[in-house]
Amino acid sequence: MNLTIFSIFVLFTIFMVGIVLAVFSDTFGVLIPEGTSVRGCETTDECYIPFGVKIDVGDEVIWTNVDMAFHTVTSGNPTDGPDDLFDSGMFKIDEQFSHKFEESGNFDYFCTLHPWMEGIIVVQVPAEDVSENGGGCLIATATYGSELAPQVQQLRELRDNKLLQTETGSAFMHGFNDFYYSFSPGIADYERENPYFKETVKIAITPMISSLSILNHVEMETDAEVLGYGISLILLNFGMYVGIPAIVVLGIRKKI
Ligand SMILES: [Cu+2]
Repeated sequence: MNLTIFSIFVLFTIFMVGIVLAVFSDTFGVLIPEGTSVRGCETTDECYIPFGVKIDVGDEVIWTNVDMAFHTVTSGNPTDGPDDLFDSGMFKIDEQFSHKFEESGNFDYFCTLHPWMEGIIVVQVPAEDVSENGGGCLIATATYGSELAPQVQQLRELRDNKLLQTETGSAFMHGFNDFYYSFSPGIADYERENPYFKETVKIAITPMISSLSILNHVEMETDAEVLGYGISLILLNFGMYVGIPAIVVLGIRKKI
């Protein structure tokens, strides 16, 4: 029995860590469409689609060649040549090339075989205030794709209007952020190797985000109320993510 409880605890921990995996990077796709090996695509900036991609530092761009011809993705421009920041070399139909951008700036690139093919990646520093004040918002932003997503707005409201209004809530946010940023960068690297992971995380965290929305509709003015609702929600989530699966597993085992 002790072993079972320990296993459940380990699984729950893995799950929580998994959520954090979704935080730090996004992946963006660029297509090399058919027919780009002859001139013409440059007139409408459609040699790489999209021509320009705006990303945050740490994000990854994946180029996919869907043309019949070989192409390259080479940093620099046709006039001055490659600048050696990244270079795919020649890659053929259905092959991919990816590059992770670790510094901010505007990065031009082109195809060395077809110098009319050009594109640009604009790499921005993520807004600092988001990461300092809202771990929850960061997770949700990465998972739901935009800071304007309703789930993200909901978390931001909860943080600003409820949690940061009381001492217990503020203390919780500080502790949470310290914990959160102490181990996430290493895990983020692992996530970049698993492109399907984000969708899994989305499915996994949606019940939790939904349960947090309860807090937007209750009065939380005193520290005792924050504590009470906080603990209730943790128990509710533990029940949803650990209790229900555990009951199901135990039920199956009884039948066997
Ligand atoms: Cu090309």
